[in-house]
Amino acid sequence: GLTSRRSTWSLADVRRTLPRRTDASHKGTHGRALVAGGSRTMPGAVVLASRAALRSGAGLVTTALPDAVHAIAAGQYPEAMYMPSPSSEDGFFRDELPLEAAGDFNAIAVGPGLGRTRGARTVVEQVLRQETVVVLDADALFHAADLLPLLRQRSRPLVLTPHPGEMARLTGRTTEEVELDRFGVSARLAADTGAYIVLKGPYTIVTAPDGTQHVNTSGNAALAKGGSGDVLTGIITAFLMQHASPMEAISNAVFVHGRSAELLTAGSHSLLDVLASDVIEGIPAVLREIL
Ligand code: NPW
Ligand code: AMP
Ligand code: MG
Repeated sequence: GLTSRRSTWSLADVRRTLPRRTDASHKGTHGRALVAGGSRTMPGAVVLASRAALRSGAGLVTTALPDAVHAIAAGQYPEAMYMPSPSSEDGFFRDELPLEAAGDFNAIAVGPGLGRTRGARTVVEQVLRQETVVVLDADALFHAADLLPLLRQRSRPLVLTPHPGEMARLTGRTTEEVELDRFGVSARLAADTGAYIVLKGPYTIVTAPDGTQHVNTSGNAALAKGGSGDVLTGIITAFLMQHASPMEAISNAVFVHGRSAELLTAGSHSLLDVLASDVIEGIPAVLREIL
């Protein structure tokens, strides 16, 4: 029955399934990611996601953002490459990204700091048409509510990472209704869209299109702060490029994100003072513990 397809996901599962790196690999082996988002009011979100992807083993990360915030973002983070795209007057994407060939990327994430403008929506539609692994987060999930037919048409893996508020909007429910039936709401959205669903919050649930569900066992309230979800998106994107199984990639990413917060608060941090950037800088300690 349903319950037999449900299990927890713990450190031992991550240790068993996280791919080991070979000496002969090079940056192309570990995947080229495109992370799209950012705007004048939220330039940091897409930088957090991009940094988290690089800290999680992505070989190459290109950050696509409105050209109005290109200089500020690039100044913050030299390890990423940049794809500046035309901005609207108010500092959001104006139109499609200047993508030459999406085949250049092994995974594309879109949403952090993206905004809810028409131009932003155009970018989400463009990304959904790409024949590569796609992650929709944050404001991309706002637009996704109107793009369900496009979601269902995809042939490559699609990952949606809603918090309960975003899940409510996506499924036409209230946040309370979502919280009362986290497993059921996730399973129905996965079946309806064919996507992997990451319903966030304490005990994040990862649901595969076939109905398999993993309940995460790491994390704490230090993550209840702006930018946490943006970091998770970067980790998921990097892991999707390095695992054969999307379900294992996503489950491992959610675990590592939560475990980073746990190690920080077991060390020099308290539950109050952890920043999203600290969660990124905590990833190395988690990976050393696992690998
Ligand atoms: P309430 O009212 O707070 O209780 P939105 P967002 C609800 C960017 N960011 N459990 C919440 O409920 C993102 O990337 C940029 C239950 C409210 O109704 C996005 O682009 C940052 N309910 C953009 O901001 C750092 C929950 O959902 C609604 C819930 C908007 O994203 C911050 C809020 O959702 C941020 O990441 C939970 N666990 N969590 C930056 N530094 O640039 C949320 N809700 O309106 O989609 O707003 O998540 O802040
Ligand atoms: P977002 O709302 O998109 O920034 O995502 C928040 C992230 O922090 C998700 O990964 C949540 O699972 C995590 N998170 C937020 N609050 C808590 C909490 N109280 N306990 C554990 N994880 C949390
Ligand atoms: Mg978020």
